[in-house]
Amino acid sequence: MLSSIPLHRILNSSTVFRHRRVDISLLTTKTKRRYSKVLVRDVPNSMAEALSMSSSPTTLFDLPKAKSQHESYLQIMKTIFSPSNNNIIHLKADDTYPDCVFIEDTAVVIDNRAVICRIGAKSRRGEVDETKKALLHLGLEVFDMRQDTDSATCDGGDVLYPVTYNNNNQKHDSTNNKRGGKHLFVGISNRTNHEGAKYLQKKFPHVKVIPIQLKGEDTKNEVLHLKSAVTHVDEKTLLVPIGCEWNFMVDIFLKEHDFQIVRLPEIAACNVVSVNGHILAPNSICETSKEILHETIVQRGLSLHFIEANEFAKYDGALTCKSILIP
Ligand code: CIR
Repeated sequence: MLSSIPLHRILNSSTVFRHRRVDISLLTTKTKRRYSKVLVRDVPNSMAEALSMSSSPTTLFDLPKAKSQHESYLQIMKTIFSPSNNNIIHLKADDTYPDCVFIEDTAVVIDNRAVICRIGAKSRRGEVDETKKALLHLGLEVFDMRQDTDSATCDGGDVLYPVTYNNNNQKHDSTNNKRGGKHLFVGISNRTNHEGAKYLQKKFPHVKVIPIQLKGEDTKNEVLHLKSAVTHVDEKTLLVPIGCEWNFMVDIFLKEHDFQIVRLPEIAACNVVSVNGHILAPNSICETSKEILHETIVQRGLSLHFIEANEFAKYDGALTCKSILIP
């Protein structure tokens, strides 16, 4: 399977893969943009103080590099969303919160409804207020976990919602356009608890919340969030790392819920952003991961972009964690 893809096609940062190289602007004008907006937050000057699972990052954090990598992320988002229509909502960084660029953790958005999270890490809890303001401003129906419960915690990075939208411009009815979106997988982690998952079920009654145990005696999985290890390419295809410690995910996703599973040799390769026919993946992954991703994505008629994000990985941040997608 892999030998059919010449290595010279594995190009560098921000490269678009399809059957042939394409101009993104042409592609996006033909494609119905079903996520209409994206929420992002700037890199704070205090980011070197951000939380990290490892006590000593292997290489020193480089703030200017992080800012420039974030800029590339925003540039790709600008080609996918039309910035002229204020589709990119850009929140200013707050140096009081060194992790604030990881905006995904602050809220869960499904259709026109949002849940504001009580983030698992106490030092991050104040990050959510700016997100809440922005979502209210957009007219979403907003529920605040912090006001409604005493103990529920949730990081958006633990919430996986496999959904895609029909690219057919003729159909304007959002219910017809939506594919998948019946399941909400919620990682029960050091950050997200069962009360958090129950709260999501209450506020999103039209989806089935399925808790996935990431910590406990039976699991040795050293990831921060569910989406550190599994994300969706489309509504029925999930990326899961190779390794017997991840087989329980295959049992859940494939055997119980009939998803197609693509296994990748690295955990880092399994975090991709799937947005309006585009897949954003980290450029730092190995050639084998790139080849498998390429094949998976071309088969599905999607476009693949590799993005530099290694400065964020030093603080356990992946690509999904830097945005909130709004349908
Ligand atoms: C944290 O530990 O909370 C941050 N340093 C990283 C958060 C990454 N968030 C995400 O992947 N959704």
